[in-house]
Amino acid sequence: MLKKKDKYIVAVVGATGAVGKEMVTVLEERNFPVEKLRLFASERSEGKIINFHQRGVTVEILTEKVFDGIDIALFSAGGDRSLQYAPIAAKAGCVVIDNSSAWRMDPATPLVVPEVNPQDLKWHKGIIANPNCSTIQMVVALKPIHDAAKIKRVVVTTFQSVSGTGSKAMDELFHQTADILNFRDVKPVVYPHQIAFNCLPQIDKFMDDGYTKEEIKMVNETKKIMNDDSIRVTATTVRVPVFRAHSESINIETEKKITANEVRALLSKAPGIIVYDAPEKGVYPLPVFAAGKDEVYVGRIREDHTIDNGINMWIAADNLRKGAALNAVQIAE
Ligand code: 25A
Ligand code: L14
Repeated sequence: MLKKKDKYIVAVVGATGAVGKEMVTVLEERNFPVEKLRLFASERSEGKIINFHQRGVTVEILTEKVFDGIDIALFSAGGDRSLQYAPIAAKAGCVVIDNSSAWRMDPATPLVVPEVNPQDLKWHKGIIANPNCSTIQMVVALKPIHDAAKIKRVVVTTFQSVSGTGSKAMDELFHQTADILNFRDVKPVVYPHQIAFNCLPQIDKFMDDGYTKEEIKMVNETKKIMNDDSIRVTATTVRVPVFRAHSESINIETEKKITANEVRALLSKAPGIIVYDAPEKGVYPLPVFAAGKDEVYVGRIREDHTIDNGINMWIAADNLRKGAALNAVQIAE
């Protein structure tokens, strides 16, 4: 367990990645009490300099020996690095907040969204898992509805931006777009097909039953975060040619009747949510607007007339912030 201090020695592992960079930014913006910041990545990034509070911090190579004296480590360097290094860091007395999928479903590791299940932070043993980006933004919006009307089933379709895959995928969308506008051929590298001017109904690998790993993560992680195995979730995850912020179409069936107005009122006072729902004025959540923001935007709230107790809504949130770096820093706070 970490002792309470005025300031902490904080590390970011995977500091040069899309999420790692955002972690440094969020630590700075929120004025997290950092005594010293240490940045780690692979040997490719050794010696790079990243600014933190107007000072350059040099990126170091990650090894098994670096964790002595570090209080809190935010990991976002991929699942394999987390599997290898998180237990070593925890053993050295460091609290790891891990953004990969490596530890999320481990029964001994809490999986936390501070607006939803802060109580689960109490039982950590050195590693705390940060959920999948699509799951985080969905459970922030589901939790107040679940508390009020008990959710039985969720049907979700995601519209996920390329930044979720990392910096190389953002480059791929940028270059493919330019190539197509200049009548050049495109060669997909990061994604299995052309992503510019297209939608790909595949995120991560396919499992035997035809679902993708991303879809399975949304099902399992939602139950764990909400501490409720009875919620049935079915997901279709789609990659869209958007740089930043994921959107989701969510259909909810509840045990108790809840009206669209009641949902609007509930979500308006819920933490981490902004209701953005005035369709007659063209007001609804958009990924380009949610990008760079901290909150989950919720709109298009309406009753599903095909079932007794149903709600439809559309949400958008920044996948690198609430979906990753911000949620991790909120856990640290
Ligand atoms: O297993 P998971 O959980 O599914 O996670 C897989 C990947 O998903 C991203 C993250 O990619 C991660 O690597 N990710 C995880 N959770 C996410 C979430 N919630 C998420 N994305 C969104 N939302 P990323 O690209 O954002 O970050 C990668 C970081 O990891 C560092 N890293 C890689 N291997 C490492 C390592 N750090 C320490 N030890 C290792 N062995 C990586 O640093 C980056 O910080 P880097 O130095 O490897 O990369 C710096 C520059 O090099 C480029 N690059 C990356 N790979 C290659 C490469 N260049 C050439 N060849 C390569 N193979 C990068 O573009 C970067 O500019
Ligand atoms: O489980 O959009 O954190 O490709 C990392 C990659 C979430 C999706 C995770 C993507 C995933 C993300």
